[in-house]
Amino acid sequence: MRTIAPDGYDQYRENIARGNVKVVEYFSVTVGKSRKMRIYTPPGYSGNQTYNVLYLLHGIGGDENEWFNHGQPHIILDNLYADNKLAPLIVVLPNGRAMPDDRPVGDIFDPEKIRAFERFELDLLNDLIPFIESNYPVSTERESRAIAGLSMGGGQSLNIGLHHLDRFAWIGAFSPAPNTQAPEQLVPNPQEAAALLRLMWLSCGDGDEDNFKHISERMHTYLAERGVPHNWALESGGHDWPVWKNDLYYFSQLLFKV
Ligand code: FER
Repeated sequence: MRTIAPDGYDQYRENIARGNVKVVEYFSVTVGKSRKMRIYTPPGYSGNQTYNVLYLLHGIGGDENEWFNHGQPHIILDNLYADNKLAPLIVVLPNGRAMPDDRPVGDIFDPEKIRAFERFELDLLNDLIPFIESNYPVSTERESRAIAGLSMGGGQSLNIGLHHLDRFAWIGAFSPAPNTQAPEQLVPNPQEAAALLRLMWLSCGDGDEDNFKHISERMHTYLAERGVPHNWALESGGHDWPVWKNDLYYFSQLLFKV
């Protein structure tokens, strides 16, 4: 499948209702200190409505600002809201490096930092999600929770999402990185996964620059051979933002819909 978002999808549009992005802190028992995330609330956000939540994860060199600075999800999503193409959702942009100094500085491949991306599973499930669900008007049903991310965050989305299908019904992996576990480990019971998943979005740039194509292709082949429905998007481009933004544009429109 090849899908290219229409011109202007990521451009600031005048005269439409706007959402809001805020930096919010939560206490992480896992890490032992307060941690920062960004939270996007949509246009017309109101405590009287119930929202779905997308947890959207960054790459190995990023932090809670990466999607905001490079992907501008607020602009893409505001435009989609204006066109009536989204179910109501809040987007949480966490910091996926769960360690006391979670800044992307120094050697970003330091094994301690790679381990912190694994530890994030506990931070997300035990600290961050409970914080969101006790402070925002959101549904706590699995069908109202999505997890997606790019590269390192794509691998985290597969690892965390597929091991916790009781918590997530919608999963997106945009150019998932080598931290992605083997398909046999992630989907040991294909029939069960097929029954529980509302959406499994898997993508990669088709350019030679995307060195991780084998990771998503391996997953795609495994799922296809076992009849697990998934959206496989081999997109024009490399391991880069045009592909990931394009993914968000299409993935977000499928979320939380019957
Ligand atoms: C690796 C190479 C790249 C790896 C992770 C990455 C954990 C992540 C890249 C990115 O997020 O862009 O060997 O192993």
